[in-house]
Amino acid sequence: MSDASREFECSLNQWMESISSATSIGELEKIRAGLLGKSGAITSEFRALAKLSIEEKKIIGERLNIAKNAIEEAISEQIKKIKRSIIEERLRSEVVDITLPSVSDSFGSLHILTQAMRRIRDHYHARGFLVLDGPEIETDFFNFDALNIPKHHPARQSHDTFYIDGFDDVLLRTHTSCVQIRTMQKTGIPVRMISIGKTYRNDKLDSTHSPMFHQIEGLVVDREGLTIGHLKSELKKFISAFFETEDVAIRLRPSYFPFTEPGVEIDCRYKKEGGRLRITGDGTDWLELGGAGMVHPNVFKHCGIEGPAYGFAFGFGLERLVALRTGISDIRNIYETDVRTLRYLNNIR
Ligand code: FA5
Repeated sequence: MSDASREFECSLNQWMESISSATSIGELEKIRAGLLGKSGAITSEFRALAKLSIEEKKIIGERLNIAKNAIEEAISEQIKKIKRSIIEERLRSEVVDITLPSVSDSFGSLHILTQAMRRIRDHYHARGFLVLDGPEIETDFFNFDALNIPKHHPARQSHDTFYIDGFDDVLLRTHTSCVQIRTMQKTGIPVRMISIGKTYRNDKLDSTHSPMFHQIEGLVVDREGLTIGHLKSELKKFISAFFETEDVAIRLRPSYFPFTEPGVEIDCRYKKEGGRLRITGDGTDWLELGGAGMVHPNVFKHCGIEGPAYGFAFGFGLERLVALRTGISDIRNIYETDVRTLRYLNNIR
C-alpha cells in the first residue's frame, strides 16, 4: 500500500470515528459539510483526480467512491441513532406518574351555562321529553310566519332581528320557538319536547340583555286532554328542580304571544336576602321568569296538523335563570373569561 493510500485510510478511520461519536444532528451536518461539501476533504480529493493518470484515476476514484458511500451511510445511521435516543429520552422524562396525588385546585370545570343546560336536559329527559335542537340560521317562515307572526306584524319589532347579508328572509333565530314548528312538521303529534340553544337579537349588551343568549323552549301537544293546568304544573316542577327547592309559588299573568292563545308571563315569588334574590313560596314579590301559553290553532295549521290538537308551550331565557340561581345581577358576568369570576360562579351555584 502506498504512503498516500495509507494516509487516506488513516483519515477515513478518523472521520468514521468522529461520525460515530457525534452526539447531535448539527454536529453531523458540520462533519458532512467538511467532507462532502463544496470544499470538503473528499470533494477536494475528487477534484484532484483530474491531475492523475488514467490508471491512477481508476484506482483512486474507486477508493474515493467507496469512502464517500461509507461516510454517507455512517452519517445517516448516526442521525437515526440520535433521533431514536431523543425519543427514548422524551419517553423517559415525560412519563406520567398516575400514582401522584391530584391537585384539585388546578382542575377546570364545565362552564356554568353548560352545567345549567345539562341539568335542564336531565330534568326533562327524566320526565319523558325529547331534547331537540334546530338550526341557528333560520328562515322567516320558521322564525315568524309559522308562529303566526306574519310580515308587518307588530310582534316582529320586539324581536330586533339580525338578517343574513344579501337575504331578506334568512336570519339568526330570535327564539327557540322555531324548533316547535320543525318538530311538529316532522313528527306530527303527540309531541313532548324541549329545545335548548343559542338565540340572537340586536339588543344592546347590558346587565339583562345580550345580543346572543340562550333559550329553553318546551312544547307538549296531544289530540285531547291538555289544559293550562298541566302547563302550570309542568312549570312548577321545572322551577322547583332548577332552583332546587320544593318551596315554589308561581302565577301565570295574562300576556300576548302571537303563537299562543291565551298567552301568559310566568312569575315566581321571591325574597331578597343579604342582597341576593331567593326563590321561595313565602316571598313578598313576584319575579318574571319567562313566557308561556296554549298553542294557537294557526300554529297547528302551519305545521300541517289536521284534526283536534291541544297543547302548551313555554320559554325561558337561560342567562336570566342562571343569574337568579347564582345571585348575580349582571348577565355579562356569565360570559367573563376571568377565571376568578368563573370560579366564584361555580362555587355559589
Ligand atoms: C320568547 O322569545 C318566546 N318565544 C317565549 C315563549 C315560548 C312564549 C313559548 C310562549 C310560549 P321573549 O321574547 O319574552 O319570548 O323571550 C323569552 C326570554 O328570553 C325572556 O323572558 C328573557 O329571559 C330572555 N331574553 C330575551 N331577550 C334577551 C336578551 N337580549 N338577552 C338575554 N335574555 C333575553
